[in-house]
Amino acid sequence: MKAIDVVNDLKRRFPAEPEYIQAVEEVVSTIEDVYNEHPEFERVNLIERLCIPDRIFSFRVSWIDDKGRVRNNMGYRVQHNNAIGPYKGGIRFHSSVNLSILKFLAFEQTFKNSLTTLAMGGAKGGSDFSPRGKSDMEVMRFCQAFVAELWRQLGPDRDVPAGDIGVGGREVGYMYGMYKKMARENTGTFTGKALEFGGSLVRPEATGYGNVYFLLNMLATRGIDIKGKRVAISGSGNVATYTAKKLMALGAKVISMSDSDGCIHVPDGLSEEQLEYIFTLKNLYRGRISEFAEEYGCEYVPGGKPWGYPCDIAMPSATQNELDGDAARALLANGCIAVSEGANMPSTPEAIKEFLAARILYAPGKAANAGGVSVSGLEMAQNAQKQAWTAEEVDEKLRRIMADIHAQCVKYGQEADGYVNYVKGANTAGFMKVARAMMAQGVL
Ligand code: NDP
Ligand code: 2IT
Repeated sequence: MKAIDVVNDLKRRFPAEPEYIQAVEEVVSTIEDVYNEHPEFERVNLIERLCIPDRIFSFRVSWIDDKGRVRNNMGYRVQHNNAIGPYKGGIRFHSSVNLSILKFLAFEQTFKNSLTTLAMGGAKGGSDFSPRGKSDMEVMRFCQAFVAELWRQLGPDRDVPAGDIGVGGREVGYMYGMYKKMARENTGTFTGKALEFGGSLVRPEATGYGNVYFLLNMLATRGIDIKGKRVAISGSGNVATYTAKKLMALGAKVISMSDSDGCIHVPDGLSEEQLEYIFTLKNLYRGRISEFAEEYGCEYVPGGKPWGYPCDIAMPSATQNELDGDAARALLANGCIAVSEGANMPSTPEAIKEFLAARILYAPGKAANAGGVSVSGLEMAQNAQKQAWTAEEVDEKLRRIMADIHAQCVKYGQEADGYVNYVKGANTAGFMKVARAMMAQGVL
């Protein structure tokens, strides 16, 4: 089947999965040329096998809340592709989670993990359980019930989960504890663990720091200095806060952050004390960004997004499809010169078109946010060696990996006039490695 026919066929077969189709369509449309240069791929229907997950586990998670009531949520794990290494990818706990979202994330993860230069296949899992408003004990009971069902499908060389939206160090700790009890082994199997039981230094920071390192590589292609640049960030969770921290350390100004209820605007840039306040508010107390606005008396827009403010750089770091065509046009009109995605698929197809047409620096999530899973890969390597590296060692490896991913994007994405199409570059580089591995291993 021709690549484009595969997409049309998937649309027919999975009409209720718009995010999955969106992710597949974006990748297939950019790799079509290189795919068609390899008739051997088509002979084994490689593209269809690469688009449809290897398998999906779907299960009920029953747990007991603090009032003694039995609650039921859905749990899923999408094992997308393991051609280049064990299944690897995060777990998302959010009320919006469904199969379309997890299939898009697992598909993206496969290409992202391929770009990292490490041996990891792609997977994603999660639940429509919302940690919002839940007590610590409720979160623990839910995590235990989730893993009691899933543990048999996991293992250090089989499938290694990690965090994502709604899943941080606390949730990974509870899930890993239950996994260890069921599997009777202690070999890692989750990444993002605490330092005391096999976690890696710099893993919490890795996605945000990695995104800034990728941005620095992009800016260097145009000789632009990060110092003094105004950056609009969405979200205020793990990725957003560490992105802000690294940017501020480099002399940039973070002029906005947001959460699912609204956004704040600080035209002169957040101070270190203010960022620390947001970190504590969101990560420790799971509060609202509006509380920051009340504390510091800054502008707060309920339901707002940070794309309408004058800025030089945008780093969407909350969720998928959070930056649409209108937002992209507003950013461009306000002088934005670079967009580097911390979230997975935050820009809609229309927004991406605008960025590419304006020929600004635009890095898709699968390249720019790959630092998180890269340090997860380094955590797996440390666990296998039963050793722990220093923060400097891990940070240095992270910088090198992000530079390498950037170089792969340039190699496959540079156009005749010199413009680097990072979407095409990331998709093609990620695809070619997985495709070669699949060809070598036969039809499975
Ligand atoms: P967190 O749960 O720590 O933070 C998520 C942030 O995004 C919160 O501020 C949250 O607001 C906001 N948010 C979540 N869902 C929505 C929504 N539907 N609409 C608006 N805002 C929303 O998650 P992470 O920081 O880990 O993840 C952020 C993004 O980065 C995700 O797209 C994730 O897939 C991606 N990513 C994460 C990696 C990691 O290592 N953690 C690695 C690579 C990518 P609120 O507080 O109101 O819920
Ligand atoms: O989207 C992602 O890359 C993650 N949530 C991190 C995955 C991982 O295995 O560290």
